Amino acid sequence: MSSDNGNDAGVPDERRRAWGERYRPRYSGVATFMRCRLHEEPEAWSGIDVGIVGVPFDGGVTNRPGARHGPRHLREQSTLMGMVNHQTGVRPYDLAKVADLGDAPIEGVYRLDEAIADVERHYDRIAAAGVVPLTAGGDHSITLPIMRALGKAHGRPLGLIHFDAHCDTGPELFGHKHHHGGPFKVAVEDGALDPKRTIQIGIRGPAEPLWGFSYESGMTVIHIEELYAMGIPAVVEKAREVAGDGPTYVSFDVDGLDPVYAPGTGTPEVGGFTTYEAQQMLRGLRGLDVIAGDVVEVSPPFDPSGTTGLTGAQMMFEILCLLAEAVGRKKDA
Ligand SMILES: [Mn+2]
Repeated sequence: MSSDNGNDAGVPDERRRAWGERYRPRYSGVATFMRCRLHEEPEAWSGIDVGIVGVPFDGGVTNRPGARHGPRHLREQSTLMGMVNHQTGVRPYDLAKVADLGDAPIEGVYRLDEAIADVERHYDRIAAAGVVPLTAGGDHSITLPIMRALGKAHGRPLGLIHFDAHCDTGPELFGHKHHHGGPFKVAVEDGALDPKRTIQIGIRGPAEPLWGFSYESGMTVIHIEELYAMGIPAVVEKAREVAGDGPTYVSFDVDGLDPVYAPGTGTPEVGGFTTYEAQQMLRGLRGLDVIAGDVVEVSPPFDPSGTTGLTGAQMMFEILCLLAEAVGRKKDA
């Protein structure tokens, strides 16, 4: 990987080759996602395989706001991430050229429909450049416009592996369909998401009566008690079976985790899975055609310790490994 940022004059060649753009102390420089180079201008996107994108928007929350601050917080915490996945041995930066694409520009700060359209336009540009996006939210309403853009780009509805305490297939709320409790219902109605290739993992809590659409449309729902009854390997097997061979999106809402691990989120639900279990589930998805992913609902105002940001950054790294492997397979093919 080239090093052209001017910071590495005098660095021995072998170290430069080994560390690339990361050859400097972790605490120095501008905090970008995973310490990748920042390329905000679409003109600079050609040749980038995986682009990490911030979507600083939380206009769709039903209760406690704050996830709009997620991308900056995740950038800072992601500077702790390394270059290798110790369990799988995957080295994402050896398989794919990865960059920080900056944040999606949102003009419709005070207009929900317009903000959603802004996000979709941005991902249209990303898809047109042939870049595979990994997104840091933002609340979960942002996943809808991303899926719309990618559904168009792939020419078919996407599969979905969705980690969350909530199905997010709820009806309109206060007369509006664009809220963070409903993106996957709208995505199915828009033809961007295939409910038969959708699995929702970790579901729990008193919002259950809102999730009728998941069952009616044929989504596979794994409640948290089912997750523990089945065991993690069986959950992974089920997710692989449901997603199949087609293009699949991985969406990770940090409130799927127990609030012990991710207290910094708008709608926490106690009784969730652990960070270790999340890692085992994500690592179990290797080999699927994962074409995009996101980590959403990290809300820094509720995260004074930074734990949720660190956890969210680690889940982004796990998804990055899946994306880089998928990119690498397509390059080899
Ligand atoms: Mn959610």
